[in-house]
Amino acid sequence: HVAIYRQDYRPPDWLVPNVSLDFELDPERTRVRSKLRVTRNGDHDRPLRLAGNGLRPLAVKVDGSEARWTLDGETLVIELTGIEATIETEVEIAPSANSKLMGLYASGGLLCTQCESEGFRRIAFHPDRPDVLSRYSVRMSADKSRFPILLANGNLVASGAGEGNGHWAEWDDPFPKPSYLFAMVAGDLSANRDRFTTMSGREVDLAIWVREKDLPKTRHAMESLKAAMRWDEEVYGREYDLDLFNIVAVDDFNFGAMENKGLNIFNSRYVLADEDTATDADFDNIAGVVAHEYFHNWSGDRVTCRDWFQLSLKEGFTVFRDQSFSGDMGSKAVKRIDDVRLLRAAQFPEDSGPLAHPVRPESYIEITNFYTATVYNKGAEVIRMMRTILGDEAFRKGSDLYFERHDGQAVTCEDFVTAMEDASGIDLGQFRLWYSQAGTPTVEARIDHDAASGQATLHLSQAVPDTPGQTGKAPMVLPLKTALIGADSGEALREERLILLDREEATFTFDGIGETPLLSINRDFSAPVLLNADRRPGELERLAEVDANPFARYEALQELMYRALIAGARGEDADPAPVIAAMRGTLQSNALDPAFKGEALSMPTEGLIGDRMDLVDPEAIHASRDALRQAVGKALADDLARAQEQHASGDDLSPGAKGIRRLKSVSLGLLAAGDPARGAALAKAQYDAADNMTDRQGALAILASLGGPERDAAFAGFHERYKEDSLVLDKWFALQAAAQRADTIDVVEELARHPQFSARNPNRWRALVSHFAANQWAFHHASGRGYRFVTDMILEVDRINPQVAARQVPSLGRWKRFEPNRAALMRAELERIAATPGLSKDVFEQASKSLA
Ligand code: BAL
Ligand code: ZN
Repeated sequence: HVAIYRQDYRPPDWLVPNVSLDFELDPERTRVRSKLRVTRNGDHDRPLRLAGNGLRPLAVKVDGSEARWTLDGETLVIELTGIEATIETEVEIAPSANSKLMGLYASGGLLCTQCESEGFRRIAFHPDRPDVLSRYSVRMSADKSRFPILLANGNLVASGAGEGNGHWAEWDDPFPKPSYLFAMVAGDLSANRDRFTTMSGREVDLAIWVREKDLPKTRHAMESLKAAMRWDEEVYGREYDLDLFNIVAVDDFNFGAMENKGLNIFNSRYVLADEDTATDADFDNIAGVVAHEYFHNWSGDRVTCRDWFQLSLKEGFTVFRDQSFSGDMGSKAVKRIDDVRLLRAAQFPEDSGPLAHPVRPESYIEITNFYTATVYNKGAEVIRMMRTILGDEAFRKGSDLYFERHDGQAVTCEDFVTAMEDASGIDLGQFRLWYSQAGTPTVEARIDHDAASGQATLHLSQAVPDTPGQTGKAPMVLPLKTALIGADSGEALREERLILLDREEATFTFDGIGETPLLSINRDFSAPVLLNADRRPGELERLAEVDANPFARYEALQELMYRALIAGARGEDADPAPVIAAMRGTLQSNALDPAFKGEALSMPTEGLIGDRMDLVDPEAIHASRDALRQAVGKALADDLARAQEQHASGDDLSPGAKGIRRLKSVSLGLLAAGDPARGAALAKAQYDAADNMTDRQGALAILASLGGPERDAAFAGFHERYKEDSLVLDKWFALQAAAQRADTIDVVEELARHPQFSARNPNRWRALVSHFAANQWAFHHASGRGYRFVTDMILEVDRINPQVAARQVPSLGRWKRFEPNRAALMRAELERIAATPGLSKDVFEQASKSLA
């Protein structure tokens, strides 16, 4: 398996201005005829090389005549003499045998495509690189009764009846696009149709295509789509550009969704929802993903990536855009807390482990391994920091310039930063290190106060850790939103100040500070760093009570929890009193809304606690967290019970109602920790009374970790009720895999033999395996059974769908962070993976790098 390096980029030898495709669709034997207009790019005599994967050329013609060709591995090589030519190739593919879900495949009676990153080469011979942009015209023909709906990118230009029971459709996409944005769907689908009038007054037909029975579950996705279209006009000045926008939901899908031009294809979990089957979090995720894919129309489709090293150009920016959208639709503060929690849970561990890579990677073996939290979520943080440094207005100018300058082009992260610089006049030279240096910077912060002179001095230092292949890093530009808050008055003593820490060490002074100041720093998580601020528990407690910045307030309370939890895990005396006092204050506050309270009272997960420790002992962490939850549950039982009693009607999806439900289940969890018998009774009552999935799942998640008859009855009832609904059944698997119980490993081994478990459906596989592997205490069972189970699952699914398999390897990859017995067991399983014959290159890359 060979690595590909960013520094080796060369422009394409041949361009392909036009692609015309003809599909005779059939699940077992689909005939694909491709006609490429190619033009020589520059003065060279290199042949045309067309990538293929699993394809056999049945015919190859150049300018209408049979041509000579060779295969170099799977690449079709054709010597051409002139500066342009028309290349025709013909292949036959079997969508129903395509279990990788890349290229053209079958899912639940549909035929659909997934081409990013390199799936197009599984459909037709093609350069299949993102810097080759073409105009596509597509003809599809199929059996009309099985595939009454035929969709592709762009506009429908003609359709008609074919021979026998056949029919056909022709689609044309006027916007040049790379092959990874090609899409096509055929199947028996029904549409939820709507219209959108753009800011310039153009009418756009919108359709969300699903099975007929699922139509009632598409309302939220449609509302989200229209809200996203309006938001992108108002906030970024971006208008939709085709007359048609189609979304299709499919059940078997590797990603969450895909931004194909004019024809987004979605994992059905990010389309289908009603209050009986979807939680508030599901509704929010649908809005976020629908917006994300829609926003790609500009940040991804109109302006795309030059090569796959630039993936964050579109993903980091588009994640940032969808985060901002969701914040604007609900609560900015709660959205920021959620996003930071995800960053810490998924990206920080990646950045401190064997697979750490910069936001713009330098090399890869398999590009699909780089659709990571670093490229997506840290990439979004990098864009967010640019906006913080430039200010909103200059950032918008920069984005306008970027879109104007590069419309229709395939460009680089460097082009984006340059546009921001040119529009703002701000030098981002050193800031670019965020694209090239991996690792989460650590910041030390301490404040001195001289009461006599009224001067406060902030001492800051930063360090960027070594990561694989990168040592001795330069200091980065860290934008730190900072405020000083009076310890007595609780008032901000100065306006918030944006500090740019761009050296290893620096001090900053604040004058006119009469009162003892409390340090509120990295407010809104303005820089994605690990912060060690010198603050005593009493100071954190006060900040958790008075800081006007909701994020900072949340952080102060979390920090108090971390300190108690880590001390407990180390076997030190862990006084829960400051945590309890701060949580009581939060619960009783009249100034805070329930959604914020729900977030603030959620304790860090065991995984997050482990990430803060030098060596992870899962048993000790579990015991410490349990003990603190128990102490809180007992001490705050009355306040928690009041919050748990609140009810918000299931059909009310307002932020206020969602907040009540969030706080309700968080409170239930803490109550159950303090008094399991009472918790079980309350959870059963909440489960039975629930008129929405949020309350139902919230109760079930708590019952899952408790023993007793309530648990078994609830899980049996849930299965009976939802066994035909695959998205809800995923929850049934996931909740059991996430249960905090000593026997969870037995349960998941059993569930893997359940008739409704399948390694062929990525959602179902991840519901069991990924949720289990994220359950630190259960996965890291001292016997090593958890590691063995996950390894067996990885090896099984690797034969079916390598992309899904490879994404699970990092859970074993952080073996160096664990106590020696577990580290050895984890390493042994990685070695077992690496030694498996016929391993995919996807898994090979992840396993070999994890062992290095
Ligand atoms: N481009 C792959 C799926 C997504 O990030 O939208
Ligand atoms: Zn994306």
